[in-house]
Amino acid sequence: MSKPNITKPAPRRRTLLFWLVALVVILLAGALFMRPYLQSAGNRNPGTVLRISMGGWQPNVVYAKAGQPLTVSIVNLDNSLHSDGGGWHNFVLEGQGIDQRIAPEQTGTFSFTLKKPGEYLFYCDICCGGKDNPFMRGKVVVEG
Ligand SMILES: [Cu+2]
Repeated sequence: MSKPNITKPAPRRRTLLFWLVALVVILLAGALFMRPYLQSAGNRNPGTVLRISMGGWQPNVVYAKAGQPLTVSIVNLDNSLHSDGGGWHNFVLEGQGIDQRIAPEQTGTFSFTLKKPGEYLFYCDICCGGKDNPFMRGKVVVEG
């Protein structure tokens, strides 16, 4: 009768252990990657606080009153390790001469006034295909 080998796990157990460790590493990496996208809005006035990440705008519709200034705070959830644009995003309001850049993990706050009711396209054109990427687009709905 041979002595059980306790110093070295059997090859089959080692394979199982390898896959368990690999699974944990993959799950952790996935959780880290998804973290910005899973954070809830958690504010009382969601229309004026926008979150931007590689996953897009949250929310992507903002409401304003014609002729009244709208103050927008943009929270950039991405960090500078992003290879696409270095984690920077911007808020371009088409046709209005507004292009606000927000540094990684920073918040930019600014105000603008739209005089005419209607829908105005905004987008980020620094990363991820910019304006052509539906996730990088949103709209300001101006009510009369
Ligand atoms: Cu962007």
